[in-house]
Amino acid sequence: MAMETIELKCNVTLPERGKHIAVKRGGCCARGDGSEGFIMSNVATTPGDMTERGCTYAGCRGVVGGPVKDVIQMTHGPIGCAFFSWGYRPHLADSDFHMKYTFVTDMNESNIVFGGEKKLLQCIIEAAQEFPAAKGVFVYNTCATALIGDDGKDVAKQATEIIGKPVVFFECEGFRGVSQSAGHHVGNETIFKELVGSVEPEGDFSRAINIVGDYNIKNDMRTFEHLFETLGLKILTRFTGNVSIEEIKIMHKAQLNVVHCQRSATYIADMMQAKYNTPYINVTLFGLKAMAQALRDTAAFFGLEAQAEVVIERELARVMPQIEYYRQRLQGKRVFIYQGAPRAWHWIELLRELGMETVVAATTFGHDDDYQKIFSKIQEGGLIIDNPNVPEIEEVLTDHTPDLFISGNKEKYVAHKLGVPFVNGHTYDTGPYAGFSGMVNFARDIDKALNSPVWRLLRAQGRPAPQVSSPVT
Ligand code: CFM
Repeated sequence: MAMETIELKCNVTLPERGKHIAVKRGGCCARGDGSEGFIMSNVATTPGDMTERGCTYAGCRGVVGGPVKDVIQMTHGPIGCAFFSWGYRPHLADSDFHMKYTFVTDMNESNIVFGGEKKLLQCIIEAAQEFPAAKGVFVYNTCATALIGDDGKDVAKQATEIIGKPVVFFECEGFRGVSQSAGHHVGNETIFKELVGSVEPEGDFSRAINIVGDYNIKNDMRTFEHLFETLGLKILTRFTGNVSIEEIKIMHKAQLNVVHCQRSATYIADMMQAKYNTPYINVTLFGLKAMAQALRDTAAFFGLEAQAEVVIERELARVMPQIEYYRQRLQGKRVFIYQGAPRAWHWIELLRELGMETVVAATTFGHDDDYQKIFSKIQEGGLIIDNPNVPEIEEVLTDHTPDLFISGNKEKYVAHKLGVPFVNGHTYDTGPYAGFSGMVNFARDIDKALNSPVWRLLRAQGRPAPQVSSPVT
């Protein structure tokens, strides 16, 4: 049933939000406030709007740079910036270095008054001495150090000579962009300019690919890496899940970039195409059909189509009985997905494979291309929200009565308090969710959330409970 009411009640005092809320109607975008145009995205949040967005620093340090496993990750700024970007995103590596340590220049009041450059240089030298196994230092700028005008780039140059290892400075001060998305861009550009192609290795790279835009959240990569390798391909560099700095330096030797997160990592694929003529393909590594397509498209590039079909057939035969079991249990459920950006569209098809429909899709920092993909995939009448604020999320959970909410830790307890089953799509409570076997884990976790006995107890106590597919008006 089409949703007729798209003005959210909570936005009466915030009319600017109307352009960020839309419904798919007649295959097109109908804006919440009735104005003309596509859903508005990637613009500054209206002051006073209780956004959930992160900052540029978060996108650079937490998402793109942070997973590089053998470098010292140093925040140039106040200690809070370092603490709150440490360990929250489970981009696992085969070393626990980053789980154990985070590094910060700990800018205090006198540093802000007199400048932090000397302190930064001293911190880099000290950290490099304490951790001689580290292969370099990534330094991330913050609002405080940018505002006082510290020349971190120059310090990084001096430090590189002193410690004899690459020191890379990221100009990712929090206020630089409208969301963490700008930090992805800074991270891509800096890594590309400073590291990619800085080494020219010998060897046979004729079957080498890079997996671009996967960050190994709870070991997602384990679900699909071996499948590409079974085709006879070599994964040279992972950008940036479980990757070493040496692997980044030789990334340009690959024949093909396979791009999964097309929000955070298309930048580097584009830059490599321009400079090294490295082609890239966009793939989705979530869901059975998409994962099969990713293998097919990658294999086709190398003329390995027959091998791909063998792998796909084997994997589908392995997981289909379990998927079928869950599909029976999940059939007909209506879902609200709220993710950073790509996962909102990646998962519409995946949920469909499990018999579920996405009725609301929202992203924190999606751009036009993300929303184009959401519009093309979501069903008619689907509600789409850009950068939703907390009251909007609560209103959607209450009034649009989704059976399931897929989102992150920030929203988990709101959902539970409102009696809506919840699955953590960002950091996964269990996972991994990628690839064929990850899809089984995903289905299992959705089933556990939806069919937990706790909802019956809540209902017995007269508390709110998930509604069963009541039509949305
Ligand atoms: Fe790409 Fe990501 Fe995402 Fe992202 Fe993220 Fe994430 Fe995400 Mo959380 S890189 S855009 S900034 S797929 S951390 S692994 S789950 S918001 S939709």
